Amino acid sequence: LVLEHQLRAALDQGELRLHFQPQVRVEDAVPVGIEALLRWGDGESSVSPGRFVPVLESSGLITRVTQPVLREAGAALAASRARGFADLRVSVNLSARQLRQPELIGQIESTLAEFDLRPEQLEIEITESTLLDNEQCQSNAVQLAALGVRLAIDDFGTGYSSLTYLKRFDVDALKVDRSFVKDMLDDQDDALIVHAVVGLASGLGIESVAEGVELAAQRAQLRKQGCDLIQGYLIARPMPLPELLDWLDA
Ligand code: G
Ligand code: G
Ligand code: MN
Ligand code: NA
Repeated sequence: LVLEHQLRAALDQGELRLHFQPQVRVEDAVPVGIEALLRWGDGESSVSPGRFVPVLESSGLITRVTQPVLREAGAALAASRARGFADLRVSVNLSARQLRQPELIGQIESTLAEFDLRPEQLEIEITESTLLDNEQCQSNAVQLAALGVRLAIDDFGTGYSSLTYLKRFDVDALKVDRSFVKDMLDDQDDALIVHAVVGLASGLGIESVAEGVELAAQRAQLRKQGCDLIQGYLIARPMPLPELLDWLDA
C-alpha cells in the first residue's frame, strides 16, 4: 500500500521513465529495434519493474502509464531519426489491462501522428495469456494489426501455447524467453525449445527474437539456428535515451 501511494506520486511527477535496450540482427549486429522498459529512479535507489509493475497492475494504475510510455517511446524514435537512424522501431510492453483499454487504439494513432512514425515502426509486446485474456484484448489486437502496428509475443514458450492464435492474430514476431536462452548451452531441453521456437517462427514466415543473450557462444548457437534478432547484455543493457543515441553512433 505504501508502494502504491509512492507510485501514484511518482506518476504525477513523471518519475517513471523508459530505458531502451537494442535489438540487433544476429547476422551482422545491425540495430533493428529498441525495447522500451520502464524504470523508476536510477542507480542505487532505483526500484525494479519486477517489483513495481505488479503493483501498477493490481492497483489499476497501469492504465495511466500507457499514454506517457507510448509518447516517450515515440519521442525516442524521433530522436534516433534525427541522428540518422530513420528505420528503427520501438517495442512497447503492454499488459492485459493495458491492451483492453478502449482508448488504446486512439492513443496509438495519435502517437504515430505526433512523431510522424510509420505504423510498422511500433511493435506491441504482449504475452500469450494477455492475447487470450478476453474479447476486448482480442479486438484491440486485431485493430492494431489492421493499423499496421507490429505484434510480438513476449516470453514465448512460457504460457499456454495453443498456437492457433499465431495465425488468427497476425503475429509478427516471437520472443524466445530468456529462461530458455540462459541454459541453452548446457541443457539439451532448453536448446531444443530454442531451436523449435526459431523453427516455428521461420515456418510461419515471422521474426524470431532471442532475449537475455549474455554470451558470445549463445549468439553463435542462435545464429546457427537461424534466429533473426538478439537482445541482451552481450549487446547492450537497457539505457536512458542519451546513452542509447551514443551507443547507436558508436
Ligand atoms: O526491465 P526488467 O527486466 O526488469 O522488466 C521486468 C518486467 O517488467 C518485464 O517482464 C517487462 O515486460 C515488464 N515491463 C517493463 N516495462 C513495462 C511497461 O512499460 N509496461 C508493462 N506492462 N510491463 C513492462
Ligand atoms: O519480460 P521482458 O522480456 O519484457 O523483460 C525484459 C527484462 O529482461 C528487462 O527487465 C531487462 O532488464 C532484462 N534483461 C535484458 N537483457 C538481459 C540479459 O541479457 N540478462 C538478464 N539477466 N536480463 C536481461
Ligand atoms: Mn518484453
Ligand atoms: Na520477455
